[in-house]
Amino acid sequence: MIIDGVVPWPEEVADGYRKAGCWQGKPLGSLLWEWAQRWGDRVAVVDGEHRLTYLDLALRADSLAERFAARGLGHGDTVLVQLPNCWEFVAVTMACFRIGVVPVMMLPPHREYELGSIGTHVRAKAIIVPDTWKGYDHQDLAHRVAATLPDPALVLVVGDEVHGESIDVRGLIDHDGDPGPRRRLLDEWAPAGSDVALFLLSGGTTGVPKVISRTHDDYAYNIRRVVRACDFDLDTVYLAVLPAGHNFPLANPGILGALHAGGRAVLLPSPRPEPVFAAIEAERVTATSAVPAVAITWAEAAANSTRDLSSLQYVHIGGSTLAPETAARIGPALNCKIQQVYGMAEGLICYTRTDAPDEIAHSTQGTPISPLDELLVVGPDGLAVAPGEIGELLTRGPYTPRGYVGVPAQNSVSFTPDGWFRTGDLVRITAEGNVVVSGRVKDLINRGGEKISAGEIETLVQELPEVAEVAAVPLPDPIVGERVCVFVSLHPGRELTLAGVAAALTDRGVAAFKIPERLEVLPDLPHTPIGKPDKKVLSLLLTGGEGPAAAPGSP
Ligand code: J2J
Repeated sequence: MIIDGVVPWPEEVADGYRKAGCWQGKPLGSLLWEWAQRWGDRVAVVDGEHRLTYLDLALRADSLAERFAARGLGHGDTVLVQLPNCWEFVAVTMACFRIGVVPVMMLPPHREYELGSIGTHVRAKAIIVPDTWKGYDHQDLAHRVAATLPDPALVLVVGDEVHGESIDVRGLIDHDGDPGPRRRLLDEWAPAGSDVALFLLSGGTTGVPKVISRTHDDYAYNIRRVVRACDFDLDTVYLAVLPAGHNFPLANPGILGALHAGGRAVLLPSPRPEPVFAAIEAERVTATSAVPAVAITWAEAAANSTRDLSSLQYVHIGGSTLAPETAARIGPALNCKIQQVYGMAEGLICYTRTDAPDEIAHSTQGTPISPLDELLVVGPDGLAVAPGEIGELLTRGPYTPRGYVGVPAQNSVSFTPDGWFRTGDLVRITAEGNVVVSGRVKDLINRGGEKISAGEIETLVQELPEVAEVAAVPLPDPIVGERVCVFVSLHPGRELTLAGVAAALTDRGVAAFKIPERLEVLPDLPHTPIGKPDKKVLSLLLTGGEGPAAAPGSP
């Protein structure tokens, strides 16, 4: 089944990945029953009081899948999934995989602006939300968004307060009776391995939504390889605290990796140290993942905690730069080993391995998880730099798609004609083959691992009537690494405050983590010779000339 705007791998490349055994032609939904057959009564998913065995999960996902289909959802239909970390997230995701419905992984802080623009771009047929989350009414949000989408969209709700016009997700999970006939029917409806399994959101855009399509074949391969890189096995108890819709906690190895290894995924909706430590103690967690800003809060809090963290073997840290000195502190503070990961929803994943010596685990981001990952480091001229030199990383491989969905103009910028993805990251590769990320050329702000497109913020701020010109730049921050700062020049006689900008963007329905946290009003912005705002000069104004943003936790 081909979805409009999805860019396939060239046929001969795809054939090569099939012949090499990377792509096995198996939809991710079929894994549910493979797992259930092998490990049926072992606990698969823990969410507070809820403990689901592999069999429970398979039965519930099948039940959901059948009910989704009964409401008209089928192969290639897209569904915005905006759920916190809860067991229903796993059941919904697996149910979608089962029948070829494509979940679009939104994040809980997203609001009208993100849900509306992505939902329109992918022509969403349904929106799945919690009733309320952190005091916000997502059910109401989903109905408001649904009314603006190009196609009629169902609103499905997880929670206790489901209104009449919404569909109660828990009500669809009724697996009484003989599951056999349902399972056979769903097997017949299963998508192909080469079909799109899910859409992930890219961390940073020039204004157009960048949606990443991942196939069943490529995602399954990614999961198998990263499970190996992290030594996940039957004894793994993985704690998911980052938002589950992110590629990192979802599948690298994350929740799906833990399930694939026959281990257990514990879902927690918050990365705050106390609930995290309590969950590690209660569930005997062996591995978890965090962005640097979060890992630092854990390392600091551990000294004063009486919780028993002795089960914890590995913390996977990635998503933004981690200073080597900080990396060296985190392991001893939590009494575990750290594995650094440099990854992206666009595909490529690099990990330091479980047996890496400390100097590698602390100062590099490891090696690619697949021998078929291709890495090329190029200079500004587009040519390969000398070994060990810094340049922009280009990559191709069996789980790195060849284009974003439905944005051909953007794709001609983000991908080379021969299919390399331009990561926008500056890296060097050490003599041993480890990747070290040293900066970036792409125009985004990395706020504690959440990527915010400078272009998107500029487009929104430019719409304010006071604003003549705007540039968004990262404001170095010791805690989250970077925050959004906007420089503006104003029309004559106009005034603008930070609170005014925040209120205007919040009114537009922009997610709170993207709202600028500093405003600088200048009579005129400095410009480059071709007339664009000169962001290098603006960044220097912020740092007092001390160069680029400091890594979180760096001295
Ligand atoms: C510096 N920058 C990093 C690192 C990612 C695993 C881990 C992370 C992501 C992720 C992911 C970095 N040091 N260790 O999807 O599965 C920055 C780079 C990269 C961008 C990708 C996973 N690890 N980054 O962060 O799609 O700039 O994925 O290109 O959100 O994060 O962002 P995202």
